[in-house]
Amino acid sequence: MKKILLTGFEPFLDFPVNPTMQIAEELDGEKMNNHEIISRVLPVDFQKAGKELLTHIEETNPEIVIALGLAGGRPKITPERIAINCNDGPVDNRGHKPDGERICSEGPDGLFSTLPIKEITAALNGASFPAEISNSAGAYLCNNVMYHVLYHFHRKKDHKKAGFIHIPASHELAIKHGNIPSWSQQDLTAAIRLSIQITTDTPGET
Ligand code: PCA
Repeated sequence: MKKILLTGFEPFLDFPVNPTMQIAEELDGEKMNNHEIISRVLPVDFQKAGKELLTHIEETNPEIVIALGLAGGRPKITPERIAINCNDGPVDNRGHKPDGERICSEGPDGLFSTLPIKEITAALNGASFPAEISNSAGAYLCNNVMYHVLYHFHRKKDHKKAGFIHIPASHELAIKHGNIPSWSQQDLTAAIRLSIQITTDTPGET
């Protein structure tokens, strides 16, 4: 059976829970279309997150890699179109503050998602889960891990499907955090399950 590596992130900044971590835990081991989901949770740490993701890829040898992140404040599920070769934003969980440096000195400025982001967005909207493609994953940890996985496959000229999906806050998080739009955790998980299913259904580049 083929493997899908699904990652979430730990809590960070003023988000005391991270619904992507819960989705990863809930979907771990689930099987669909002859694929099995293997979930991992990544640290919000510029030194570690990319390296850990690459180790998980080596260990699981997945056909598909989907990384998830919280975009607190966004109202929709947003599959990301592109990762940029830049680290910036607030301090990470270790106290490191990036300052616009490149992620990989020899890497291209940007790398496009190889997930079927149009099909995912259409399927989510069709199932009444509001979704739209995002043209920026920011420059924080989510963009960082997206860049790491895309550069890994790009360098190897490997056409595996890989990319990143940002999700809104869960109700639990919205209550703890304050004034941000939220979805039920159940809907968030169902929307990601559907996104994974569409990814397995859609032929990739050869
Ligand atoms: N979201 C952050 C990092 C971790 C997460 O879940 C981001 O959008 O970069």
